[in-house]
Amino acid sequence: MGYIKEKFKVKADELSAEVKDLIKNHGNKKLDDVTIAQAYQGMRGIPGLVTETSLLDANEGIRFRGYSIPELRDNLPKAPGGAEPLPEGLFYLMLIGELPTEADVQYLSGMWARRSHVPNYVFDAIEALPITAHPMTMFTVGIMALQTESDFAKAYAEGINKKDYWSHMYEDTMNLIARLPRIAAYVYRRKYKEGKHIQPNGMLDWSANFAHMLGYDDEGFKELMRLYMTIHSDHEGGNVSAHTTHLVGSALSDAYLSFAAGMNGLAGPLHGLANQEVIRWILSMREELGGGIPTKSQIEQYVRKTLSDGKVVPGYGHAVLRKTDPRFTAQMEFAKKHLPDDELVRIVWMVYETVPPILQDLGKVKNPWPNVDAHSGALLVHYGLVEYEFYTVLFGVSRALGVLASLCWDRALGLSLERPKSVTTEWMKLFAEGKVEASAE
Ligand code: CMX
Repeated sequence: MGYIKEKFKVKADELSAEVKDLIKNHGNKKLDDVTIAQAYQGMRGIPGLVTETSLLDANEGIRFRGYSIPELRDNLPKAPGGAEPLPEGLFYLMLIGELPTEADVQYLSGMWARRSHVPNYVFDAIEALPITAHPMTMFTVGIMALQTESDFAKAYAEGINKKDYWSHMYEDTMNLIARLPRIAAYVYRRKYKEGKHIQPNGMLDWSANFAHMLGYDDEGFKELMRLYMTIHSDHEGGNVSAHTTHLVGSALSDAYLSFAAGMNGLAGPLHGLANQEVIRWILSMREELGGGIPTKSQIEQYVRKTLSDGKVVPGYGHAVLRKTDPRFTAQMEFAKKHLPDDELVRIVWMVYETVPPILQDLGKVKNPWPNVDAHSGALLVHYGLVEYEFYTVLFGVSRALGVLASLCWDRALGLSLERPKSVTTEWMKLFAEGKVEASAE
C-alpha cells in the first residue's frame, strides 16, 4: 500500500469513529425544515448531503478543506518556474485534509503517469461514434469503455468485505484520474486534429502532460491548465455533477459508472456546458455587430435581446453563490498578468460591467454575477484552443479530482444508499390543506 493510501486509511478510521458518535449522540437533531417550494424548485438550501472535500459560502465562494482559491494559489506547490498551483496538490488536500508537501505532489504526478495506460478498445469505442458526436458524448463513452478495468467491480464480483470497499474505490480513483487526460486528448485530436494523436510525456506533471497531449506545449497554456484543473475540481456536493456521482456511487456502482453519470450531468447547458455557451454567445454577438470590440451600449442591447428571446445569459447566475465567483476572479487575474490586451478577454470584462445591473433589474435573478464559465473560454481561445464544444471536457477532467476524492470518502465512511422521499402533487395539495402529515408518509 502506498503511503498516501495508508495516510488516507488513518484519517478515514478517525473520521468514521467521529461520525458514528455524531449519529449516536445527535442523530435526531433537526438540520432544517423543508418547504413545498424547495421540493418543486430544485431542493435549494436543504442540507441533506455530506461532502468532505469542499464547502461553498454564498458570499465568499468555495473553500477546499478551509482554503479559499487565493490561499490555494499561494500555498499549494507549483511546477518549477511556475506560479499556478499543481492540481495534484489540491487533490491531496481534498483527499487527506492537509496541505501537501512538494514530495506528496511529485508522488502523485509520478503515480498518475505510471497508471495512465489506456487500452486500445477504449479508443475503438470512441472511434465507433460519428465524428459529429459532441466531445462530451465521446468522453463519456470512453469512460464507460474503461469501466472493464474497475478494480472495485472485480473485487465485488469475487466477494469482498464491506470494510474494504474504500481500498478498491481508491485504486479506481487513482487509475481513472491518471487516464482521463489521455481519453480527453484523444477525443480532441480525433475530432479536431485529423486523428493525429500525441503520445504522453511521463516526465511532465498531470496538467502539463494533458496540455502536451492536446497539442499545446506553450508554457503559458500549461500554466493555464494547472489553474483551470485546480479551480474547476470541486464545488461542494450539491451541484449536478458532484451530486450525480455521489448518488450513483451510493448504489455501490464503481468509480467509472458513477463518474460517467456525473459527466452526463456536467454536459447540461445550465451546468458545465455553459462554458461553451458563453464563448458561442460572445462570438455571435461580435459577428452580429460586425467584428472588433463592441461598445457597452451594443453589449447591453445584445443582452436584452438574449433575454427577450427567452434565453439565459450564459456564465451569469448561480444556484448558491450570491457574489462574483472567485473562480472567475482567479481567471481574470491570470488574464491581467498574461494577456491583458487580448480582444476577447476585454469583451469578457466589458460583459462583466454590463450584465449584472441588467439581470438585477429583472427582479427575479437571485445572483446577477458571473460564475466560473464566464471567463474560461476567452483564455483558451487566446492560446489557440478555439474549438469551444470541447471546453466542457476540460471541466470534466478537472471535476474528477473532487468527485472521485469524495467517492473515496463515501466508501470509507460507509455512507448509505441515497434514497430521499418523493411525493405527488396530489399529496402536496392534501398536505397544504392540512389533510396529511409529512411524518405519516
Ligand atoms: N440569465 C437570464 N435569466 C436568469 C439567469 C441568467 N444568467 N440566471 C437566472 N435567471 C432566471 C432563471 O432562469 C429564473 O427564471 P424563471 O423564474 O423565469 O424560471 C430566475 O432567474 C430565478 O433563477 P435563480 O433562482 O436566480 O437561479 P437558479 O438557481 O434557478 O439557476 C443557474 C441557477 C446557474 C441555472 C442560472 O443562473 C442560469 O441559468 N445561468 C446561466 C447558465 C450558467 O451560466 N450555468 C453555469 C452555472 C455554473 C456551472 O455549473 O458551471
